[in-house]
Amino acid sequence: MAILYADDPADAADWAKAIHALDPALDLRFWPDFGAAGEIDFVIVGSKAPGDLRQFANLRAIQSTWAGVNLLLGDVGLPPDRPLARMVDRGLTVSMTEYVVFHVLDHLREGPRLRAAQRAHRWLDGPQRSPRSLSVGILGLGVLGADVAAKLHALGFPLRGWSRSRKELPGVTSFAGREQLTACLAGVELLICLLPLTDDTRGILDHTVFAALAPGAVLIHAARGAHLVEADLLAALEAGHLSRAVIDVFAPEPLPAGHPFWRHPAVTVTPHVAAITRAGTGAEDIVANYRRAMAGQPLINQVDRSQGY
Ligand code: NDP
Ligand code: OXD
Repeated sequence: MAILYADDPADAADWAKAIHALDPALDLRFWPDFGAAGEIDFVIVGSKAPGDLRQFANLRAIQSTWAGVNLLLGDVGLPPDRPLARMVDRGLTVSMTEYVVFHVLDHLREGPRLRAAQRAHRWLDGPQRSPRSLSVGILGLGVLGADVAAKLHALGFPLRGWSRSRKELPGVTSFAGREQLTACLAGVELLICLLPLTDDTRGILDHTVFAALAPGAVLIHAARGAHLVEADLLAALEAGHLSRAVIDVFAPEPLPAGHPFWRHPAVTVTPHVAAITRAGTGAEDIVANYRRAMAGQPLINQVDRSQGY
């Protein structure tokens, strides 16, 4: 009985340390030197598998160290009949909330204007906005969206959130389903995207969504590159209907040299660093899921393949 680590080799030592701290007896092997394929019961992968996982005939389950499993689900080497769990890691959740709250507060406190004024040696004072006056919309109210909502609510921002099913979250006006998307966006000045990438959400950040926002709105996009119709964003910025975009995720990654986002004055590019899984906290669910898989129990954070997340 063995666990195969088939994620980034650069992180293998950290994961081994964290997993063995929880259970030193676990037989942990490392791609590609895994020994007999028939001995592998459980595979740990990243955003995609390094090879064909169908060779592991006795595989009980697959665990991703990534929260988003869109690339994995598109991988032909992923056994279609084995349970797949995605990562929910409190370390990752906290970092995503830090990333989003940082950019929301930067917008509230006029960071871009003040930095531009300093570059021009201009003393720019003026009134301050209250969080209560800035309507924030969150697309995706799952693990990450709900944590962001809780922290922004504590700071006083009025929140509107959109998900597949309706939510009861403090301070959040909840909207559900495609038919309520436009209503959710009404009056929103700052839109945060934390959706999984599925057939239903691909290309969702398009001209219709931008047109439904308040004039001058800001986009913070930390979900997946393929949610965004780039030409529609550039047109909305050009028209002044959106004033700024903070983007962490791109299709493809890395963002190609020469891409217009790199030099656009109203676009902040970050290189898919909003949040990463930390072995120290992520290992807990991995070991729990290994035990569950061996006991034939459903996994924690098991992906619903029919929904794509
Ligand atoms: P969850 O699965 O917990 O939440 C997903 C949310 O999106 C849920 O609220 C879900 O609704 C909603 N949703 C899914 N499909 C639809 C739809 N068709 N219409 C409306 N709402 C929908 O995911 P997480 O919060 O853990 O992560 C979200 C995404 O963030 C990941 O999939 C990944 O792509 C991205 N990510 C990016 C990182 C980065 O560093 N940039 C790091 C980690 C994640 P419901 O609640 O009703 O199911
Ligand atoms: C993830 C990510 O999904 O880093 O974990 O984007």
